[in-house]
Amino acid sequence: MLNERRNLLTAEQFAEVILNHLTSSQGKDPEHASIYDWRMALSLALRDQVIRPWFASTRTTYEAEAKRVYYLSMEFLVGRLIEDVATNLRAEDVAAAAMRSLGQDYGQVVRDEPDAALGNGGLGRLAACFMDSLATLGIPAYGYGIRYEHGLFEQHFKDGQQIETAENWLTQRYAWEFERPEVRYEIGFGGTVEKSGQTSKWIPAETIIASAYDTPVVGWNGLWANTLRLWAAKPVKVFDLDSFNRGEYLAASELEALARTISRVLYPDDTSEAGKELRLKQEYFFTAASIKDILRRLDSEGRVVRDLPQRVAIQLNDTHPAIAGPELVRLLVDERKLEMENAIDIARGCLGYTNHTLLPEALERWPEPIFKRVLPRHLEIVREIESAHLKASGSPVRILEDGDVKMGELSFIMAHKVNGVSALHSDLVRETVFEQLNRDYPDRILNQTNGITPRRWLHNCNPDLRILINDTIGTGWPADLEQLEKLVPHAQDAGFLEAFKAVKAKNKVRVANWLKSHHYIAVDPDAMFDAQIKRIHEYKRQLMNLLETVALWNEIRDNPNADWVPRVKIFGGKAAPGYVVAKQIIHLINDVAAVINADPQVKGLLKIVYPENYNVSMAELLIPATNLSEQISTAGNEASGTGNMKFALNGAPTIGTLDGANVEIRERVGAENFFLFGLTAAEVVERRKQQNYSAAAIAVSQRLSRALEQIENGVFSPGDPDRYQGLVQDLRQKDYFLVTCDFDDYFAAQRRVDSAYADQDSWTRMAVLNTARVGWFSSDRTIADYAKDIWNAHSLIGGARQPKGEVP
Ligand code: CRA
Repeated sequence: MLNERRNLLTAEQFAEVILNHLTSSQGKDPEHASIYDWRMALSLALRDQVIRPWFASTRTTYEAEAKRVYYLSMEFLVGRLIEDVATNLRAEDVAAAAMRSLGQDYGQVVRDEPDAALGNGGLGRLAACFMDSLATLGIPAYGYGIRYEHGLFEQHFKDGQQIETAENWLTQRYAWEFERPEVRYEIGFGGTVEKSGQTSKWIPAETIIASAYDTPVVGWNGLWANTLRLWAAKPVKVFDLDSFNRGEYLAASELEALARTISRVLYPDDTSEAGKELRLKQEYFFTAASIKDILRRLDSEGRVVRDLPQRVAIQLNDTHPAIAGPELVRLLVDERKLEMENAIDIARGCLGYTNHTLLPEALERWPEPIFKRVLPRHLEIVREIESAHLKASGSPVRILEDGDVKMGELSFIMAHKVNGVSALHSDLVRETVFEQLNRDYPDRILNQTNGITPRRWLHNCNPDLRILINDTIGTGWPADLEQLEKLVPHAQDAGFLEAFKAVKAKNKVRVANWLKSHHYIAVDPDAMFDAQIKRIHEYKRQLMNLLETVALWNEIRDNPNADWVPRVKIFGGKAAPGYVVAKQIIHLINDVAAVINADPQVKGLLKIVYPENYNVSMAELLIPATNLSEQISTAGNEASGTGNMKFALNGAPTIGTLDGANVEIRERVGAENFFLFGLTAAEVVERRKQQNYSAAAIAVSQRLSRALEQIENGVFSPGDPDRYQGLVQDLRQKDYFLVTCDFDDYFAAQRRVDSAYADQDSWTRMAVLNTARVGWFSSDRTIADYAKDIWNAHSLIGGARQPKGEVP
């Protein structure tokens, strides 16, 4: 039977589609098909089902003459897609049954899919969640980014140290995308600017082709699908026959290799400006292709550029696509012959800018000489933008300063709205980096607290909790996450608490089994699972967590007969390859783990696990199994965090500082269901003004002193006792991120966690209340707010937060 509304196939029909793809697309018969072949066949069969809503969405958008949202992002951390697509189409049971009928293990095939790791961390994953929510809400949208040949590197540990190898997600065919060889734009670099009278013309020295690859992104219930359009760099001339005929074989392919470097790598660092000309070229490459594509679509609709702000909302995901402003102005002035000021106003009417960090090293600046060499005409336009801004506002803030082009200021000045990503962060954006610009343009900055998609981060990654929630409050919550509030009364119901606890226990067994089979580590699933999984960075303070672990180890050995709550400390995360301190922290975690895990005195009480190569799929496994979420950044540094939301949603209370979205999470779940410690952002600023604050903090903490001495004396690196002297010296002398100052308070908060955990009933109640009260952090809410406050874009499948309600 065909399901009319969503055109769902039966399992038998779907099995036939899969078999067809196995033979026709993969060229394999079932007897000889590998798991890869089955996965491709299943993925292509699912992709087939997305086509109908995809076409319908495009048609509807044209017919409604609707405004489109364009989300420009250097990163889209998509992860795996089979389950995502299957569940959004509401075809997961059909797909699983079809695979079963073909003698295949659905789960195993799902797990065979490599992660599309086109991002570093939170910013990239946020972009992927936003794509899911835009489609779920039925807002016409394109995601624009780069189709990196190598996504984020693979991490391995050798003797405890991080080793990076290239990630090769594209060595296998990518099932979800459609190559669009006809959608191609020439992108120029370098060269000169020709002037004649009032007009300017850029004559680039070098051009490459941006070639489109489209992945449909289907929303919940299969009602709407948008497009993720990723650009690959290709040479204008693939092959130089003349060189070849002269016998210069390598030179013949050089053009191609050169062009391809542009979309070859994702810079494995989101918190420091890479400082590479190649990075600037990457940024311009994908932004320029996207802007051309946007204008072509406008033209094809018979619109004029004056209509742009009514038709087009372009969101800049951090400053990486900031060149969108000057590029749009360039096209409007040089090619469409608009007046400069008019062009700037039109561009501003389209652009919004999201700031994701206050870390000074992450605020992009390009040395003028590099900028001029790569984008000579854009430098002139940036000057025009700057002078228009100075004239209109009387502001002292410049875009060009100290020999640099400052991309934050450029983005701010070219955007009609600027947003931070949590309430605290947006306040700090107003008070610090953009203090003067906020005074010049008082209504420009607003807040849009980040969110996460409930489909991936609860419905799919935690199937047993999904079932329990469905049985308790119905099935409306994946499209309307605040319905989880209906769970609140059940926090008093012993039967529900038991069931909730059983789900967590089962998820922990799943992780214990995986650790055993994949990482050869045995953990006790009855111990508390305490997880800190995220990029390794000093401000995130994995080092403080580790110091607390060492201190706890000491305490247990000093008092072996006390009532210790068994713990497994789980670490996960990659360090940017050039970030020496972060790599040392990784080394230390592994060294400490080796000693503690081998110590018979703490056996069964304390264990450290650090599985290598943390990625989206690993997060989907670990988060549902976690009891305690570590969100311990130095206040004022974590712009928002989104892992914090994922843990809380899956019933893991937070131990954390008043930083980023922790503040809002705590307000919602209730202070009694959150383990708070540490200095506030304001106190951090004050403390940094004091002399020798770290020495003072260490002097009063016996526990901390002992742990530091152990590390610096080689207790954890007996073969190389001096290994961590530098790391510890830095804590003693500088400690910019105030690990030493927050240590005692953190240790005390951890002991409060121990006592709370010892009472399993009240702990489970806390966990339930976390799940029940974080529905607001759905990315559907975030996107609905962007649509209303920044984009003036609308859902074409109903009201603002449609679709709502029960699924038939
Ligand atoms: N590193 C912030 O640090 C935030 C995400 C998404 C980050 C996180 O706190 O949750 O963005 N910043 O808003 C960033 O990438 C360039 O800055 C991040 O992922």
